[in-house]
Amino acid sequence: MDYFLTEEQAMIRDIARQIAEEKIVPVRRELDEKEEFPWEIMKVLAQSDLFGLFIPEEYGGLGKGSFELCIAVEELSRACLGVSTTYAASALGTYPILLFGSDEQKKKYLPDIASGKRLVAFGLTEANAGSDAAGIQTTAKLVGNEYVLNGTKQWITNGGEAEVYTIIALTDKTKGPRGASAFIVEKGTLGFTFGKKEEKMGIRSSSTRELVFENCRIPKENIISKEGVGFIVAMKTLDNSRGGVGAQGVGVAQGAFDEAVKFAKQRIQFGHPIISFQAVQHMLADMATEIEAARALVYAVARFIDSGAKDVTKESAMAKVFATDVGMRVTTNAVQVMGGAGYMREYPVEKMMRDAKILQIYEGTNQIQRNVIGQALMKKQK
Ligand code: COS
Repeated sequence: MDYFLTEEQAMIRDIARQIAEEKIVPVRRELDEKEEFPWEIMKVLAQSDLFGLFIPEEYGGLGKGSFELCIAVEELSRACLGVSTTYAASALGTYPILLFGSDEQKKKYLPDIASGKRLVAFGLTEANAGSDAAGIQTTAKLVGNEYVLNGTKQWITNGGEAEVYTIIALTDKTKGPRGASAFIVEKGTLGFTFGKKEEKMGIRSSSTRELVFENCRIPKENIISKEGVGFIVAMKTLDNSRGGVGAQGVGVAQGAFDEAVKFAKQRIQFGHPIISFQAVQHMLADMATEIEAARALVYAVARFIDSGAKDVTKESAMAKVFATDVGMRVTTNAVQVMGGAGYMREYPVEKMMRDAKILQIYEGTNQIQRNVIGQALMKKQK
């Protein structure tokens, strides 16, 4: 379907697609098997200015928005979700600075992020604070001119590889979510170390590690906004990034669908290509329809975010939940259409199916997204 992209948007799509086909597809299986961080591909994305897409021009970016970011994420996800997760998680970690940072913080950090020189990671989740994001226990105490951080963040994408970390910690334990604050912590700061690299079902080329803070001292200027707004910073960050997770769902679904169609045209059974059988056609028809519906919603929500709308919470949750459920369903059905071949590592769809599962879990489980949508509906009725 034609989504009437501008010339510039079509160019971004074509660049991301070319990188996906030429640089990612040939190595994705090896990266997955070796659980190898895709540094070479990150360098190519940096050279193509893709890290700066959503960063304003005055801070060295291209001055585009969520829509362009979603287009790039979708194309990369078509080839490999491990790679696109690495790329998108850097954007996630950047949003606290972009949305709430001071001009000094933006000047200090955004140009290197836009050029791809420094990757970013977002640190909210902890062992006892996943869906219950307000349950974090990491603390940040102001001592003189420094904040002293103590605690452990869990399952942090880009952990160990990123240079810049945006961290949510409690400055006042007695106030619940209103006692949280957001901070910028640089890799190499004394008292900041990394736990073991997690071994995952999918997105295995991406890095997932613990962040450990033991009396980690950072300058007090590294607070983002002010004390007490950290939970809002986190929630607004997620509001802005969840559409991108939806774009990952669209991308991986499209990648798996393309493989399934190609296979169904070649595979002969009962003397005919299996695509000529109605059972297979109906599966492919549903997959194609769902992908288009998911893409239309993700694009509409990204444009809504870029319009400057104040409250996008419900809509970004809708894009995330719908498009990632489609991602899981379509990759699973692609394996089914391809049968035994789909289950083999020789074909890419088994990896796509393993990779897709995380989309229903990270950046808020799909159950949490439904809670978020439900809560917004309750508010509207008041
Ligand atoms: N934008 C702005 N403010 C928001 C917000 C949003 N999207 N969502 C919540 N808030 C505010 C609320 O208005 C409330 O403020 P007040 O105390 O002033 O009323 C405060 O934040 C606490 O909100 P709430 O009471 O709804 O918090 P809960 O503890 O019930 O948590 C959910 C709400 C479930 C929405 C939240 O915990 C969540 O999104 N969890 C999933 C987190 C997640 O995505 N984790 C993945 C790891 S990060 S990659």
